[in-house]
Amino acid sequence: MAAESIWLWTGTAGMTIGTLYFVARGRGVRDPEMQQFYIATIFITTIAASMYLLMATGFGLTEVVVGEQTLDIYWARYADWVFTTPLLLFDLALLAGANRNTLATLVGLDVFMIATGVVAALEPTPAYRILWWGISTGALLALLYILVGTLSDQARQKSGEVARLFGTLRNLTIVLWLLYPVVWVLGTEGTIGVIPLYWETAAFMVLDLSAKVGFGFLLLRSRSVLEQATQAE
Ligand code: RET
Repeated sequence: MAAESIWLWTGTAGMTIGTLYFVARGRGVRDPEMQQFYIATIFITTIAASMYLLMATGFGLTEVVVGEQTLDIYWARYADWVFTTPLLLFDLALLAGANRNTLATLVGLDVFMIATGVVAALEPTPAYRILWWGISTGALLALLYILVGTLSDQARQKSGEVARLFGTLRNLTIVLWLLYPVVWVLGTEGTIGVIPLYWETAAFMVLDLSAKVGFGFLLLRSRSVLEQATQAE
């Protein structure tokens, strides 16, 4: 078994515990508007738990020959992110009371970011890997720009408590999401290998748990705030 699998098993356990906790929190929520928060958040950790299991058991791993090196690439990360990051944005948009165009733009940029990230990860030429990384990071910056601009404007129309929760989750998202391309480019994928696979896997695990379970915990902590978010339409 690969040395880094300790972190992948930790990720599997963490995502599973998070899922069970969110399911327990969501019991008895009858309002369909409010149920959306629980449905999205439960899917986020369910998908992540299964993709972590896929990586821990070695199925989610492939090899890519880049120049002289053979890189171990965990492709299952991208299968996780392409579904879970739109769901995280959906949660934020729901909280902010965003309109459909704002949500569609965010999700479009996000899927573009992950898709170009897959190309970066599988590309055999080092320079082109960095090119696709740059394109993907450009999409991330555009996405965060909308988060701070349009989405925050929309959230400001909400009650004080809702706007405050939105602000907290938005800031958490900005900080954590910006770290992903940094870990990627300094890690094995960036081919310079400043961070070895073992520590890179640990770093992504901590980021994933914070961005999903930590995020969900803060979001679902107060039922009354979610009530305010969905009622004052
Ligand atoms: C990649 C590599 C290419 C450049 C960029 C990336 C961004 C990834 C991000 C992932 C976020 C994942 C989350 C997961 C679960 O909680 C694909 C690493 C910009 C932002 C939040």
